[in-house]
Amino acid sequence: MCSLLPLFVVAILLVSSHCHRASFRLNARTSRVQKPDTKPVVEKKEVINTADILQNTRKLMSLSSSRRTKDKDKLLLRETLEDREILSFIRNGHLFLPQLLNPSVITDALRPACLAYEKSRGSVLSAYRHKVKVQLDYKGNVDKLSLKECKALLKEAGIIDSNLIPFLQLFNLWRNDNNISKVALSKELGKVAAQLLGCNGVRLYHDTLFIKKTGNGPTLWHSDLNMAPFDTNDFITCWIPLQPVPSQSEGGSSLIFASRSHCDFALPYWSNPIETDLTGRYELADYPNFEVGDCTWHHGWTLHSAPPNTLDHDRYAYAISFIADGTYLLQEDGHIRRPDTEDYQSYEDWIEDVQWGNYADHKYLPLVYQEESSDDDGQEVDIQLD
Ligand SMILES: O=C(O)CCC(=O)C(=O)O
Repeated sequence: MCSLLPLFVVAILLVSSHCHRASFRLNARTSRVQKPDTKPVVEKKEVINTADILQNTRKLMSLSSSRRTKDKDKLLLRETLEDREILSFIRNGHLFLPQLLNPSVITDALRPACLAYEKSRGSVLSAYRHKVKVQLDYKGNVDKLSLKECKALLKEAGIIDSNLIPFLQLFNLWRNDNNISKVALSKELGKVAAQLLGCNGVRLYHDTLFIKKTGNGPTLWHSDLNMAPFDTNDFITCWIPLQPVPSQSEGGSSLIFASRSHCDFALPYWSNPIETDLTGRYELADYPNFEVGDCTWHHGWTLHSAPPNTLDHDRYAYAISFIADGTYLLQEDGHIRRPDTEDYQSYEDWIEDVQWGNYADHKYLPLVYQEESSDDDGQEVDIQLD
């Protein structure tokens, strides 16, 4: 038996590394054109009753309002998570944190800055060029296309008329605006990410503005790590709506999460998820009635989607993705597949500098939170080892 142990350990290691790589096949959120009559989301196996959880949490939050900060400019209303919240994230791969963020910072600073960025020169054009590239798999140079040409191409392919655009997406706003960078580079938010990932420090990977316009179609099922160039499981996204979002039964288009899909080793190991019917495989969770200040967090491998926007106003969400400090980029060769290139626009400015296979360290991947070592706060315990 003992002589079989090394073989057993090697087998486990091989299987776990294969699982990680196999997950690249999870589909990207826009790149595959969905047939207009295709249902956006899988049938719900059992929807977690998040309405009750939400009501209770809001009650608790108002009871503990005395513990909240009085500082109107402070980004977070609390920084330390409870064990039950961390455990729920580890188990399900997503977490709802009502009133984590200070609503006045979002309303007075973050939202106006994001809207101004959207209107700034070239932003919408770059979002449309991105759509042409990923939704039409356009092989020409999209940078040469005008806004009119992009829209014409998307119309010609039936994508505009069939509402197959899920959203317009702008990347890395933090590099251009102080009010946005204060949020994306916030040490407090980084600390929440580190607590959920269980790591000592996190780097900002990117921030994204998702503009789901009235009439836009569903956000297709996808996992974020499928589109990122990193060799890691330690990836997390915080999704922050910039206006209230009603429950999905009232037409809201907040995210739907496939609970525990981040741990679903079997799906990508045995099947090609793009061709797999996910119906009934997961419990689906969505969180109703977002108020400004509420946010959700999801793990990099968690499958998520969103319904179409049937309301009469656009839905804006600002999302920030973090990786654990110490993450390496994928190797250029040697993996059985490459990341989906949908998010290439996000990392094209630094990937050549860092190079595949290297430690993810760059001015565009800033370290936003690092746990202070016990030396710094003078509380270290001197343990004598025998
Ligand atoms: O806002 C959406 O519809 C998509 C958001 C998303 O996919 C994400 O934050 O990872």
